[in-house]
Amino acid sequence: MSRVFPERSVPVGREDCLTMFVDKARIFIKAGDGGDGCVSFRKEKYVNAGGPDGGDGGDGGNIVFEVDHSMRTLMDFAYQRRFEAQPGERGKKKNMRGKNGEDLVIRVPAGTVIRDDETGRVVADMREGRRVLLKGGAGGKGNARFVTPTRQTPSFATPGKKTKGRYVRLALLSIADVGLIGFPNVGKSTLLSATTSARPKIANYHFTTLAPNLGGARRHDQSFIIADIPGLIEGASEGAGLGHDFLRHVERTRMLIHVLDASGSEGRDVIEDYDIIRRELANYSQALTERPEIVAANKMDLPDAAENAKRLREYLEPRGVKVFEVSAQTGEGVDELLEATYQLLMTLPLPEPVREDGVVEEWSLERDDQGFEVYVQDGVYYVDGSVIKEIMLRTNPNDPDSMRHFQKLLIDFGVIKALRKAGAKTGDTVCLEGMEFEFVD
Ligand SMILES: Nc1nc2c(ncn2[C@@H]2O[C@H](COP(=O)(O)OP(=O)(O)OP(=O)(O)O)[C@@H](O)[C@H]2O)c(=O)[nH]1
Ligand SMILES: [Mg+2]
Repeated sequence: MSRVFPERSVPVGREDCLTMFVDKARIFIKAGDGGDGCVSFRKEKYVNAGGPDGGDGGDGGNIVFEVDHSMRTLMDFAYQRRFEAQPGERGKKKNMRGKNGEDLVIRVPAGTVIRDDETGRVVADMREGRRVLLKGGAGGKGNARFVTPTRQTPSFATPGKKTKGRYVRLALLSIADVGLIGFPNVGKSTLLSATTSARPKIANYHFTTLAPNLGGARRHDQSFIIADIPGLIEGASEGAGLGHDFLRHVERTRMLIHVLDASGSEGRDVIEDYDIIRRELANYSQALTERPEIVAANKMDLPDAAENAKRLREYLEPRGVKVFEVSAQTGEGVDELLEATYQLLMTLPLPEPVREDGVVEEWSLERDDQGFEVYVQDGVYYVDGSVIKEIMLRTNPNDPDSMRHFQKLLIDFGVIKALRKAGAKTGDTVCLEGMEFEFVD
């Protein structure tokens, strides 16, 4: 069983109805606490206290991240920022184990990179599928577990493992094969709608598109994703226009289609426009300028376009940049452009995923690497872990020799030191895997 967030996301193709494009979020996530073990004794006729029958606590729910290909933004995280999976239930009498907490599945768009807020480490690059990011706390053990030949009525149980929550940062890096770049109003969105199934808003003014739109194109039975990257103007690399925000989205594309208004309808020059956008890319990152690029001289249906396109070709072709003359509006030349895009794409490697730094210890391990852990509850110091289990198995509490050896093992394995560090003082109660002792330092 699991709960899912968000329950419903914005349908594909309706991104334009979003008032805000959210591609960053800081959220708090916490796996469920383990349920406490139960202390209980059977009630039997004529017997005051029957055998112990306290059940184990249930495990806490996990925090799971899952890619949802219908999501395009992190908008859902603008309103909800705390995510806690359900705790495990307490154990119950009659040896009944508490129910496990439900997992909480958090859906994110493909291309969401998750970083630990404190360390900045990349925890996951969510491209597809699901990942358990935080494991729920293990349930505690009920007193029925602690019966030994010499201890028939254990009056203790262990608490469930309490989890620590943490802040993570989500950043969306769109995964697109092709990025459409160019000045505002040159016809990027028109070209996206001419080549893909996307239906972005098109209008004759600057910054019609405020957030990258993605569309799926098909060619020779291969599909690829084209992203319309808006907001590039002179100074974008320093933050002008929509600035840096969207240059980030260009970063993970495999190739670029640089769209230019060949008609010069806004009184600018195609060659100048081309150079300005190239400069902005270079200022942002050298790697971007090395991305394979083809040029679309758009609005060829308008007067003056032929002359400008010719000059552009003479300027770019000697540098090895291919120029395609198109009219995104009438569809003229679009097919050839798409074919060239396909041909080029087939020669390009898939983008590298963002390198994951791996998770810090407490992310994945319930126990620390010493093989045990110490925690305090109601003034009692609990020590649990595989090492402790091993030690306890080899110890007979009724044999002084065995107990001396036991003390030595605790020192050798660093248990005493860890207890001291946790604040234990002589006289405090220490509970090792369910057995209580007085701490003597
Ligand atoms: N005549 C003609 N007009 C075009 C062509 N392509 C686009 N347009 C027009 O140019 C204007 C801008 O087109 P958009 O596709 O919205 O331009 P854009 O590059 O996405 O602009 P922003 O979203 O503002 O960055 C619209 O009025 C389009 O109808 C074309 O090939 N020929
Ligand atoms: Mg647009």
